[in-house]
Amino acid sequence: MNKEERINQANKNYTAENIQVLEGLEAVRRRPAMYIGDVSFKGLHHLVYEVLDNSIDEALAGYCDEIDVIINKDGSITITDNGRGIPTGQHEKENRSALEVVMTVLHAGGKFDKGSYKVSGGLHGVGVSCVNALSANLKATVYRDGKVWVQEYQTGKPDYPVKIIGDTHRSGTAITFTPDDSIFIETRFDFNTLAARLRELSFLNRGIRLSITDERETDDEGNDLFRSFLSENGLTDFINYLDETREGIMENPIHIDGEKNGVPIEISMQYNASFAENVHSYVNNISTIEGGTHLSGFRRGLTRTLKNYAERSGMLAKLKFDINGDDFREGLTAVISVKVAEPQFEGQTKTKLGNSDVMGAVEQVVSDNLSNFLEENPREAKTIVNKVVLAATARHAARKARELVQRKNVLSNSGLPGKLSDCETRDPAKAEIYLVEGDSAGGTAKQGRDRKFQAILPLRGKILNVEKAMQHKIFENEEIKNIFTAFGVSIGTEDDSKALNLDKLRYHKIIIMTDADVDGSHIATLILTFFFRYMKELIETGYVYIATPPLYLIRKNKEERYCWSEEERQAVVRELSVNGTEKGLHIQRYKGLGEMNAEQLWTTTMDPEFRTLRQVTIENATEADRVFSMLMGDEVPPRREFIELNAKYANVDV
Ligand code: 0RA
Repeated sequence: MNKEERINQANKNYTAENIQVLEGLEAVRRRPAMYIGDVSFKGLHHLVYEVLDNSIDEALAGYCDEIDVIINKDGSITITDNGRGIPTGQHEKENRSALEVVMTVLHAGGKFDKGSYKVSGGLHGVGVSCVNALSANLKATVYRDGKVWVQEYQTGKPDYPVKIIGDTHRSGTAITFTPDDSIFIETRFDFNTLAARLRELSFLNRGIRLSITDERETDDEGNDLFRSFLSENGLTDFINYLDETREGIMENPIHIDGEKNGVPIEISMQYNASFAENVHSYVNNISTIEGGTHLSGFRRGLTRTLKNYAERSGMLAKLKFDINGDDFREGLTAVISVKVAEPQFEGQTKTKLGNSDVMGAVEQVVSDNLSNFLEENPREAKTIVNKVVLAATARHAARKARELVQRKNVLSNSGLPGKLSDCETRDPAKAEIYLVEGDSAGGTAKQGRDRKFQAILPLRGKILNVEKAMQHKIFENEEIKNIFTAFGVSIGTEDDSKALNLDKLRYHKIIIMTDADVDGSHIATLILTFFFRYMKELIETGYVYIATPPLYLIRKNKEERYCWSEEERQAVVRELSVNGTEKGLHIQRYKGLGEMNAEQLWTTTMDPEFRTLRQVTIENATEADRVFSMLMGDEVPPRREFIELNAKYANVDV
């Protein structure tokens, strides 16, 4: 046998020996959603997060301080770190390179590094082998022990055994992969989404430089898009970033760095002049949207410690009513990050921490550190307690206003707002409500709708900017009262908690329909801000949508064509025109919903058969929060800049 034949022979045997292993990865390819959540935008980006998790683990173990992501020209992606490099020695049991085992055996990564905070149950932590399984091709390059090692794969199957291709002085791992387009319905990586995650990771893991380059596109000067993040002060930097447009009432955020019962706990918090509670929690770098035991522990520790302090200092003596948990969190921005060895994730989206021992650990750490802080900083302690008393007073006033609203509603016939044109069905799962900008468009929608399942609630002009208003003003606002009563939900009737009771929600599709212009999108943003702050559960459950009315109607004789974008308009003009001119075509630009008649509005925007609804989701809760406070807050300059940079709702993916 010559050399080439020997290699061919080796490769053949090699594939035969590994059938067992390939079965494992086949399972991932057969049911990808089970491993990465979905096969669209979210799942696609999870592939990158999975590789990043491994690099971050190296950093947490103290071996890596630099991670680079490159979106390559061909749409593939490369993640490079300067860690130890995936081990390349012979794996005893498997009788092949450990690198190959890590890349081709499900969950093999975890075997090597006990004691680090790997994630199980959540969407991350499925192992790089899953990324390999779901990639059309992947190349792993390892810099280790003075050598450069490589192996390439197609749909998870190695092309050849691990080989050395050169010498090196560096150490680390580089993974390049192309997601398999026979599995993913979305294969284009989004620069902003990845950059936001890298920024978040840099705050959660201080001292690691995380960079991203997009080689597919260039900026106005012909440079690649590039962002680089490095946080020295971790969560404190995170708080200052989140509160960029808010005014803090303390000089610096309170920072807690502790450990209890083997649970590392890091917290940073600052009170600001706003009324929103803005608390974000993480477990092993994963955003726990639904909260869990770590968040409960934080709340208990905060309430208990502040209440004790306030009582002992006599500042509550004149208060005629009770203060409750919410009062301690009004205008609070906080980030809680814990590391849990074997996290149990629960809840609808598997983002709620279930480990019961974590609650006590966090409560104790918060309580110890916060007590110390209050004792050592009496001036700031007083500022905080004053704010809490103010919140309790305002809540009391808000409750009175709310009770008034609810009493009034009982008196009217149906208990529903007079402006609501309700639908016939009483089945929330089938019922839809359109929130329509303006009485006139509301009238058209009412004529055009299918009354069996579509309700219409017209909203007059701009609704209140909840970002700037106090709670009792919000509940006194006519439009907001109408929304609450039409939906059938109430907040805080019994225990004053802000949790929304969705059991009585009358519609499972809530559709915001505004003009397709700047004013319309401003109104949609106001409504979304209100939902985000006061009915977040609606967005989390996926009940909120945005209608998409067309921008143009092009007519040629009897033929009518609607267009939703400028590109579409040009394409239709090209198609219908005789020799490239617009002659003979009648092009109408819709400036508002009011320019359509009832039938047009139905066919283009409301008929479930033809309409497109954009579902509102919260991809990244911290980014969404920042966007809303920026769009709706007091400080105008960053808002203008933001709107110029991002015509759309950045991470509020609509
Ligand atoms: C298995 C074991 C060790 C590290 C890794 C995997 C590892 C995986 C990836 C993926 C991207 N970058 C990575 N860096 C490391 C432990 C290493 C050792 O014990 O030497």
